[in-house]
Amino acid sequence: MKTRRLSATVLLAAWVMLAGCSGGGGSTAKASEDVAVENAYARATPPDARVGAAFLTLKNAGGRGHALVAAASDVAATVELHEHVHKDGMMQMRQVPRIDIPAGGETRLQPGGYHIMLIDLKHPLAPGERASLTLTFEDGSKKQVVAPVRDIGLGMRRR
Ligand SMILES: [Cu+2]
Repeated sequence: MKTRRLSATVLLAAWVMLAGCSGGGGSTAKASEDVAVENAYARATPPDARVGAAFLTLKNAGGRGHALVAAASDVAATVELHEHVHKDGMMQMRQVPRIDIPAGGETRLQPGGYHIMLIDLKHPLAPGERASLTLTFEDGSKKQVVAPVRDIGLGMRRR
């Protein structure tokens, strides 16, 4: 009886120490706690589209750098992290293994730059719909985001 009570006290002390560490904004905070997601949206697609793109801003309030390494969505079978690059006067896009978010800084995913590529859409994305995104960071922590679908034009206007 006495030893049981002692171990409970030790456990409580350990829990208090752990809570103190993670709440202090120190170097042990998870990316999902440090990184805030703002202005998430997915681009509306034509009715026959098989691919789409999502954009957002990642703000890192923490004291160390984080990185987005993967994403998933309920509207696409495959999701990749991409960037646009200019090559030989042409705009091309390519998959990237990670998108860094500097400590105390922000990284924008926006048209013409980094984006979340939605491949094999389960259905076309119409304005007013919502796409759910699950972001996975380098440390394994995850964050769920809802991205409203917006018609942002760019050659997709219809009469
Ligand atoms: Cu792309």
